[in-house]
Amino acid sequence: MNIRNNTAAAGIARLSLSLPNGLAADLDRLVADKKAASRSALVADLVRDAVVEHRSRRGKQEIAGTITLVYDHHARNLQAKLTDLQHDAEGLIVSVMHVHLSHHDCLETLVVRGPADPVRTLADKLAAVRGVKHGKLTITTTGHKE
Ligand code: NI
Repeated sequence: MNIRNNTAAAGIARLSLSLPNGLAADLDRLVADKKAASRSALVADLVRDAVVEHRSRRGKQEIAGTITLVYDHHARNLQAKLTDLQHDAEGLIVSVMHVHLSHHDCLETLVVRGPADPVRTLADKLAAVRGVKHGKLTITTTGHKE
């Protein structure tokens, strides 16, 4: 209890989190590869990056980028849901590339351009579809001065 109080006084919150086994092993490898001081230090860096990314380029500001999805195309109704979401996102998707990664898995890259909020919403919705193993929006510059 004293330790908890001391860390709170030092401005540090202690969290306990649960990860799937594979992801926990990946975290440890990342700590080693990046020569991070500890798991906590690495997770703090990742969270800071995510917060900066989350706060930047929001609202109506025009952004361009890619949404990358990896999914098992055998998952029930998955492709139909992804296609519906893409049709609903009229005007935001410039092009789509689909690669059959393996017998099960597909990789899809969508080039997107438009106001930040709807582009982010589209990326979040696609990534949240059940069966999507990985979904990521990568924002790049539109080439215009900001
Ligand atoms: Ni495929």
